[in-house]
Amino acid sequence: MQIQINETTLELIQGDITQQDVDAIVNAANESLAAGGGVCGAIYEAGGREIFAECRQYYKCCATGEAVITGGGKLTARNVIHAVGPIYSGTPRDAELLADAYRNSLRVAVKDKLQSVAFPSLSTGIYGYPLDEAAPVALKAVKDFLQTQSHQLSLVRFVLFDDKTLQEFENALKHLEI
Ligand code: AR6
Repeated sequence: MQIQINETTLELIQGDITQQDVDAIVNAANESLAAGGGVCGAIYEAGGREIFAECRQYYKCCATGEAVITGGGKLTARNVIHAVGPIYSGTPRDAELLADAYRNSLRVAVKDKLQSVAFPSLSTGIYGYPLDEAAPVALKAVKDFLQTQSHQLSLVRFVLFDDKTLQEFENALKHLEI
C-alpha cells in the first residue's frame, strides 16, 4: 500500500528491514546504542559489528526520541539511522517521544541529503508499545514532517515484519488525514 505526499512516496510493505536497498534504514535502538534483540539484533547479524563500533566511536549514547547516523556496514543500505523510541509507559508522553524518534530520524536523513529511508515499527517489539496506538502516531509524524519541512526525500518506506503489524499500519494509513 502506498500514498503520495507531494514529491514523496510513503509506502507500507511487509518484510525484513535489513534487506532494504535504500539510502538509510532505521534501527530500533536503545539509549546506550548497544546491540540488542529485534531489529537491532537483525542489523547486527546482517550488517556486522562495525555499525555498532561506529556508534561507540562517534556517539556515547542517544536519548529517547533522538536519532544518530552511522554507515551501513555490510548492509545493502548505505547508512543506518539509530532512533530510540520510548519504552511504553501508558502516559501521553509516549506518543510525543515516539513521534520525536520518527521526526528526528527524518531530520538526520535530510541533513545528510538522503533520498530514501526505511523504518521498522519503532517501540512495538521489546519496548511494548501497543501496535494500534503506535501505528497512527508513526504515520502522522512522518506525514507532518513531509508536509511541513523542506526536504529531498523521494521515498519513506515502513518495513513491517509480520501480518499483524502490516494490517495495523494499513488501517492507520486509511484513516490518516492528508
Ligand atoms: N525487520 C523489520 N521489523 C522487524 C525485524 C526486522 N528484521 N525484526 C523485528 N522487527 P524491536 P523496540 C519488528 O523489539 O520495541 C532492541 O533490543 C518487531 O516485530 O526491534 O523499539 C534494542 O536494542 C517489532 O514490530 O524494537 C532496544 O533495546 C518492531 O520491529 C529494544 O530492542 C520493533 O521491535 C528496542 O525495542
